Amino acid sequence: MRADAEELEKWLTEIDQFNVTPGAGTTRAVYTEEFFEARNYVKGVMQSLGLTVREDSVGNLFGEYQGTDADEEPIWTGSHIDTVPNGGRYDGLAGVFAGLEAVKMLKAEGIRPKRTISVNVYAGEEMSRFGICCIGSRALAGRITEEDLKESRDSSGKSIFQILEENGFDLGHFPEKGKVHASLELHIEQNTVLEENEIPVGVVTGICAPTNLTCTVRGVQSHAGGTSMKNRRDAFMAAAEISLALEELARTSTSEYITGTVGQMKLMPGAANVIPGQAEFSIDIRSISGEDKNRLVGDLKSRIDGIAQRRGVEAVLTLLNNDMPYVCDPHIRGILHSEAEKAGIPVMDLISGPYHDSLMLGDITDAGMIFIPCKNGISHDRAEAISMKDLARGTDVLAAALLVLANE
Ligand code: HGY
Ligand code: MN
Ligand code: MN
Repeated sequence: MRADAEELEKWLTEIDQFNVTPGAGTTRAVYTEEFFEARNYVKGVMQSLGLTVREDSVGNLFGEYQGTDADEEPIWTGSHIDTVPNGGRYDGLAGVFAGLEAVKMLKAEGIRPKRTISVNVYAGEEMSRFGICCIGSRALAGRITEEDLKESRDSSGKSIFQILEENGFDLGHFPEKGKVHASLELHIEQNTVLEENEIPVGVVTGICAPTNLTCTVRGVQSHAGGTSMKNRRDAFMAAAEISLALEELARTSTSEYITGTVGQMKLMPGAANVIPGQAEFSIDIRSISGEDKNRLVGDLKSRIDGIAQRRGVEAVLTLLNNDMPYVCDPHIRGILHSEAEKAGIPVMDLISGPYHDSLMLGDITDAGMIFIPCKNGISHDRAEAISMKDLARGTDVLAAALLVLANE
């Protein structure tokens, strides 16, 4: 049983037509027209493979390869198809098509396992549009409510709830918590560990979790020329100092893995000759240890208070989500190691700095992840690239492991 690298490349190339920034990376935010077009493309592939296609009221898609025993809890695989702005074309997508190729391989061998294998497209893994990540997998894990959907808004002010209703989703039937035997997601590594070690397949031991906050700094808006330096209460400069404090705390932390990022900043009024009266910016903190993450947030809060006081500005920190890291299921990790060994494919253990839908699914089932290398570890950028050979080998391991899990 070997994955067909050409078919994988075809699917990945064809779906990239649903993109609003061709030539400048891939941009396909959740619940946009291009998202629904790409989702329909995946539906078409699922139907061409003879899978049973289901969807739920927050836009998750399920392509089911029916097992011999419908009463048994299914196995889930798949990932996401939404992207960050000007992002790559493999983040999430590699896992969706690896899952489809894996069930195609089983079907081609005439293998029908006991449990149904469902290849899923989880809606809204990226947080870029609504500030909250993993909308679809959170709903399946019971981690998001209808209220949350009504409160989470995009830059136009529209809520997730409104947008889903406008697109004909019936939110009267909020997704039930999934009943799943096991979940296994293939994803690109988005770092350089596999590449540096020249290993084609990674077994993920733990998934870092995000703590996302916004910080709003209010100072005094005034004239860029007329206000002498000693009289300023510059919201941006205070925000800059807070950002550098975040970087220093993350760099000097003793944690096994922790990151701190400021990715978005809005200055008011945003004119070159006006000292900003307000700066609103995102704070994204990840760690493999919930304790280390909470400690960093606490240290950052005290640094913010000191900076605000010294600069005579007001700084308000708002928590958006504080997810806890997930230790991947050891049983699934063991299966991945043994199936890779049988296939003669070298593997290594590693943690995931990025979060994934599997982080949420770990609430409702045993979850595991397979990584494949991405060139120079670059992701969330047009330069994101993988080798189809690596994707095919990762898919070989995925298919073999899914078969073991589906016959348990
Ligand atoms: O941001 C992340 O960790 C993921 O790629 N969405
Ligand atoms: Mn991503
Ligand atoms: Mn991803």
